[in-house]
Amino acid sequence: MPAMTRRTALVLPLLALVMPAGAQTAAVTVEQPWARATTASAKVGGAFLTFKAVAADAVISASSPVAGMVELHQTVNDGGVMKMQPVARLELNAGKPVELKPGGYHIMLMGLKQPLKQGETFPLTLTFEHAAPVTVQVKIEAAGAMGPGHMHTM
Ligand SMILES: [Cu+2]
Repeated sequence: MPAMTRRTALVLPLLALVMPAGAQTAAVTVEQPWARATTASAKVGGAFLTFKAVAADAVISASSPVAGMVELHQTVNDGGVMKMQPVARLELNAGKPVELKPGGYHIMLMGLKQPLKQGETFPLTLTFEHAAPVTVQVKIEAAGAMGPGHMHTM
């Protein structure tokens, strides 16, 4: 039945259009996102997480509604002085998790629109060179936390 075949051919591209991008298998997963609580007057904050890539990729940018600007930073030891510098892209190798943590790579939240309060969460969107963007809810830990908490009181 030629008529039926033509109709099927028309319907399929439409289905492809309405399929949300998130339905694809994410090539990069973002695990254990957390941030440090900030004081009321702080304008910057740090967020940390672990990237796991299925295929080689790179983190190229990040954004969050709680900050005016979000940058990828690296903490480097410059002659005994710890300094932070922006990183244009963070390479991700297939099957090799990359952990962002205090003293190393981190997500810098600049121009905070509100203090980061312990126990709350905020959305953070990571953009990759190849994989679809990923938005995660970042859990806010204590100001001096060195890692994501494992015990949470309700
Ligand atoms: Cu920084």
